[in-house]
Amino acid sequence: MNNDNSITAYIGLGSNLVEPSAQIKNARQAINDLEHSQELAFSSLYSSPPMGPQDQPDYVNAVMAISTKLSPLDLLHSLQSIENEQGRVRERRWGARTLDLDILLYADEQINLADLKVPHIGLRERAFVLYPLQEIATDLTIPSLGHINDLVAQCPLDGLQKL
Ligand code: ROI
Repeated sequence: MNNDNSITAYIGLGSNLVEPSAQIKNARQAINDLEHSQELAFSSLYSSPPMGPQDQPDYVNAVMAISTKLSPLDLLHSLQSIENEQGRVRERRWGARTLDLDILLYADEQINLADLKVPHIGLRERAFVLYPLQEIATDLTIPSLGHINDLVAQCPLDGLQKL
């Protein structure tokens, strides 16, 4: 447990444009540079075929655990700034992107705001989130979804590969 008023949050990172592995590496650094936040763990990098439209490059994905004192919305806005700084252009829905940063979990909170749903919607179906998450959080129980091992057991790899 954290011994101050910081909480543990998990962030999903994804990129499939403009040197995806470098995008992920830069985002990791930028997240570490956020005030009141620091890295606790970082998964391996994984490659995965696109979920959604298939006429786009494969993705590089990873999951990061941080300790943070930022509120959920402050964290969301900080992550959006990093996406924008790394040149993210919002194209079509579910299209290619230089950088996608999603709050997967925020402590054990369930958040249902217009701009922020936590646990992240689609967690259960996304091998590129569940497998890296399990790698760094082997005994995690996710609010309303259950134990990470059970979620992984029910989620096919869908072409996910450790890089
Ligand atoms: N597909 C994969 N494999 N990885 C992603 O990070 C990812 N992100 C998305 C959509 C377009 C849903 N597909 C993805 O936002």
